[in-house]
Amino acid sequence: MTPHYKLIYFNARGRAEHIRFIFAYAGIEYEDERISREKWPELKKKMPFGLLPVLEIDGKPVAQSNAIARHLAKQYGLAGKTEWESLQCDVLVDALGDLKQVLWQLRTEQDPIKKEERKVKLMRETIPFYLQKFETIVADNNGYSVGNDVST
Ligand SMILES: N[C@@H](CCC(=O)N[C@@H](CS)C(=O)NCC(=O)O)C(=O)O
Repeated sequence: MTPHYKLIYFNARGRAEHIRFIFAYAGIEYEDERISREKWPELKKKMPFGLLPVLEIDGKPVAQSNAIARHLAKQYGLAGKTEWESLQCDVLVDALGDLKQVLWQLRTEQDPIKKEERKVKLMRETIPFYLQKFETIVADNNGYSVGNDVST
């Protein structure tokens, strides 16, 4: 039987959108609870690590966006067909995490000169580097990221 899922996050895509994509693709119903900034300080104290997203599975709270996504991907056949394919999925998730980290550093840089330098490096080097890698992987897999099927 499908568990009762409640996804708790802010009203944003952020670290929850890949989880929503999995639910949508797998056709699984879930509660999409979006927390307002006003309600967050009180709720924060009750969350497993004081951060969101949290997925409640039959009332049990689970933290960490990628752990949640990986669990759901396994449940709904989106985590690769073999251990090797699952490993390739994890590699891509972590590579995207590295890119997101660089984007975050740019977003939070306070010094205007350093910010501009980061922006130029990102546009000229980092993004083309990752896009080229991802394009090669997809081209080598006949249009899929991993194996010959949809995965997350
Ligand atoms: N590693 C965690 C990071 C979670 C995280 O940083 N969540 C942010 C929103 S994207 C948050 O809850 N911020 C509110 C706060 O720090 O109080 C994950 O991937 O779930």
